[in-house]
Amino acid sequence: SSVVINLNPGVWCTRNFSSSEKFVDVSMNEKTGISTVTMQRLPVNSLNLELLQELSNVFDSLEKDKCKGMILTSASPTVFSAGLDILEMYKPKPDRLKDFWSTLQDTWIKLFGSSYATVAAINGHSPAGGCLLALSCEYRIMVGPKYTIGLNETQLGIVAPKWFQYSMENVIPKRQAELALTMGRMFSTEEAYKVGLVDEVATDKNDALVKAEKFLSGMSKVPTMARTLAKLSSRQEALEWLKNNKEQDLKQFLGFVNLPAVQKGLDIYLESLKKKK
Ligand code: CO8
Repeated sequence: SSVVINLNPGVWCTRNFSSSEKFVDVSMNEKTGISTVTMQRLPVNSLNLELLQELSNVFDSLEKDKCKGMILTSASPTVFSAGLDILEMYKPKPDRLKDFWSTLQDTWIKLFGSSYATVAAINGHSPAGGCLLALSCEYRIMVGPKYTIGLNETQLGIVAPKWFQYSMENVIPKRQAELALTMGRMFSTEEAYKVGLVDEVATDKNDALVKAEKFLSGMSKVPTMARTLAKLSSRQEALEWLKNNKEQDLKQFLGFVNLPAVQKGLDIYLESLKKKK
């Protein structure tokens, strides 16, 4: 069920796609048809099962409603998303771990393969799964100068799966992607801009949102069907790979996460996050 509340009649409306959604806010500019999807699982938008389920539902609704364009951003003032919730992977419950990974796969397939145009307004740090969400969009605008972005998995003793890697190779040259992936490199806003990991730098969140709207309004001038088919054709190989290999990818993830060495690595990493304080 969907409830439409007019905040500013005629221009903006906030949609709750289901009454249970609390980690994601969706607002639509009725004039432009652009939806802003804001992750709000504070403090760091770590992607647990529930946040992923909500994102997945929202992406379905946007597809169904023939959304004109989507901006993905965060309600946190300093973090876009801290990536996958490590607590889902550390000492995991077997059934929940399966659901968690399958939901991540589905969320990626929906976002990476959306027919509507997508922009990430990266208003804070964006490691690992946060970087994956941003990479899955068609355009990235990142607030600078003090934030970082990258696929840092190897730093945690884990490996970004093939489709994470593909998402990065879709954006920056393969050689740069390989170096970044092996080192688990986190790029500053400026470094990310230089290598092409982000397309524009913004001074603050508002600036990022304005730039995102501008990009999407340019996109909307291209005939929709042609634009969508061009995007999906360019992304087809990666999408097909995951769609055809979901089970194998899940099996590999479960096997890897449950390795004692990986569990130990996650334990140490969680401790280091706590000690930081
Ligand atoms: N998962 C769970 N909890 C987290 C995570 C996370 N990813 N990130 C932060 N937290 C927790 C912290 O432990 C802390 O908890 P508490 O308040 O209980 O001590 C709280 O969130 C706030 O964190 P910080 O104090 O660190 O917040 P800051 O604003 O100072 O820093 C950062 C924000 C920069 C995002 C920082 O928290 C950080 O670097 N987090 C870790 C990010 C990270 O490395 N994520 C990797 C996740 S793995 C992934 O996404 C892909 C896995 C691919 C699959 C692999 C196959 C096996």
